[in-house]
Amino acid sequence: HAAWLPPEAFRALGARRVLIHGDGLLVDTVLDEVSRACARYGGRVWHSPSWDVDVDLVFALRGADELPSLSVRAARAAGEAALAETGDGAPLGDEGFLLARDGDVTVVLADAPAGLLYGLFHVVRLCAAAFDPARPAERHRPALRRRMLNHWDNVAVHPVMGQVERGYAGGSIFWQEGRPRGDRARLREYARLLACTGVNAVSVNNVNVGRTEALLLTDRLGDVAEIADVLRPYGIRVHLSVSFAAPMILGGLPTADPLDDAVRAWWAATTRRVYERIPDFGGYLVKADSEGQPGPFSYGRDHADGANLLAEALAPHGGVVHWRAFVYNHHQDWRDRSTDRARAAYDHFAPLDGRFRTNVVLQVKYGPVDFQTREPVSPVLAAMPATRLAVELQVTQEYTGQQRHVCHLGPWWSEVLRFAPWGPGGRTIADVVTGEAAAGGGLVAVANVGDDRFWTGHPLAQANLYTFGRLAWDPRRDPAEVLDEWITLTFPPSATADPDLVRQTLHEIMDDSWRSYERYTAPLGVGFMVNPGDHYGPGVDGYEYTRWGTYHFADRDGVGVDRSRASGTGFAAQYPPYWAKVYESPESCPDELLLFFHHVPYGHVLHSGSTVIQHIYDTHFAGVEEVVAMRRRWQTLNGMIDPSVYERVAERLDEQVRCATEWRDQVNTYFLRKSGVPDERGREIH
Ligand code: BDP
Repeated sequence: HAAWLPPEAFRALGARRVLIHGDGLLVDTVLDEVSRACARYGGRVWHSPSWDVDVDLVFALRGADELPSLSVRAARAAGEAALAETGDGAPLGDEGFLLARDGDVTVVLADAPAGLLYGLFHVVRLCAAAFDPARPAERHRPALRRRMLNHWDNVAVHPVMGQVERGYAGGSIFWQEGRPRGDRARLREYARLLACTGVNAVSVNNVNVGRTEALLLTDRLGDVAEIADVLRPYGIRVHLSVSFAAPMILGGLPTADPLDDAVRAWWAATTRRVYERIPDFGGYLVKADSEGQPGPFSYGRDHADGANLLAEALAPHGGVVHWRAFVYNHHQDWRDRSTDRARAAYDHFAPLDGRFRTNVVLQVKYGPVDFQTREPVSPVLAAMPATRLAVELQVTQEYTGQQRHVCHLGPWWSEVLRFAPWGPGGRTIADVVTGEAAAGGGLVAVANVGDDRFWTGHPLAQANLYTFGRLAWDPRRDPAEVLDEWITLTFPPSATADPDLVRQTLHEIMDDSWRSYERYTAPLGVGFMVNPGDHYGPGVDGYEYTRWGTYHFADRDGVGVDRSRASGTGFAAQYPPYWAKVYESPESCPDELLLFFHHVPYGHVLHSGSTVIQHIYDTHFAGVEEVVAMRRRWQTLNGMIDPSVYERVAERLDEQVRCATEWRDQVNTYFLRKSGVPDERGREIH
């Protein structure tokens, strides 16, 4: 329902004469897609015909033999000429493609089958524009080599976390009550949606690896192979989350010490068996020494020792290990500066720069704490020039409304990717994850999909998944333009009554929805005023007196966390000099992060001219008004789109209005009581 790529999205491909030239599993996928479009809209498709045909659209692998067809020869030659003219002679690579026109013919050329598949989706997105005679040639290749989703899916239902940890879209798309789901067609559909965005890797089980899940590496490898078989035709490789203690749990060894020879041999043999079964297996994902997961610290080893152990086992097969930098002591309290949770990733990992093998990707959450609506960008990303770094985003909306709230995250991710940690004008986070010669670690996100009929619970949350994939393909893209692409693909003109109105209304609802969410929840970057446990809705002091290291320190005089070097935890000094200086002082710190870095009095005047307390009141009132306006706008679409989509969103907007109001009232009342400062505009706070 409402997922992008409905049959209508292919209308421009129909009624065309399409020739596909080349062989391979992914070429067959292109053939299958085009055949379906032609079956629906008329048109014909040929696969490497040995006779002369007249065509409108050609998909050709560059290495494939010449065909007798003259028009195809001409199209290929035109493509080659365009290839020579565009770019700087750089190769198209394993996944790139060229789109060009030759008279009346549109031609897509690629060096490898995946390029043709991505080229096909590009043509679908362009729709009629792909057949515009005046369209100049264009070449595309992904900026990032690995564009990966992590599913926090449990194979067996977890007593607290359920089937999908932090999942808000029903059950798992892969697993059901301890077994692989029978529904292969649904999985194939999922692969197709992901391929259209450019995602090319998926991990299929939770990073918190339970006993049943650990077995996927050995006894239940067949289940993983089955999934890999369904995803492969769409160019998606499977990865597995593994337990660092696997040699003990599964191998019966007395230790999992990374420097122990028997442990190394166990990983080597186990990994070899994985590749015998799944030759294109992607690699391992590891959460170690964090929130109860086992890791190298138990043996007095560090995380380079731990990651290199698995990397060594994967290297002969071309696999990678994604090692998460989410390591902190979750039994901490706020005793002295060294216990600031924000500091932990840098303190653990920055000293290890240069020690990781080349097939280790260090996977770093975008912020130093934990997927909050607003955090500074993690300083680890600027501290490890000799390590392959990936940024981890959270598409599943754990802290951003749990797919009950509209919260379009594209603008936030784009801010993260455009952040220049060495100062304005310098290299960006997008550059870091791209790496030199594309050896960066790429972009990873925790997925938001389940077996829900709308895939993501909230139909509009599909846009977050789509946007993630497109930004992973090209992190420099404008998120508003990506959203526009999603809207066009999802609600193609032929499927809606008034496409322009639908487009405009969706932009009005979604473009600024992340900022609206920010306005009615925890203020000025302080984070974590959520209900403990499920993390939904306000819990103003929910984490204030617990062990998790996530505090706001509100008292009668002020609020915020002093992370300055001069008087606080020193976290600000983990940044390169430009930002270390900006963040160090409340005078230069950007408003939206003020309470992340500083404890200030309620009367502190922001750059905006407002005081902190008045800002809290104003933004909370504004945020709720914006949500009410979203609901009103959505109502204007009634009757114009699929009624089931309309109803589901309408229902969720009611809940969003309710929940945003609750946030507003609790946060405003809390700060009114703490500070005793009334709202200067005299609004009622209760
Ligand atoms: C936290 C989630 C928790 C995850 C953890 C992680 O609340 O469920 O296990 O992140 O990233 O935000 O491993």
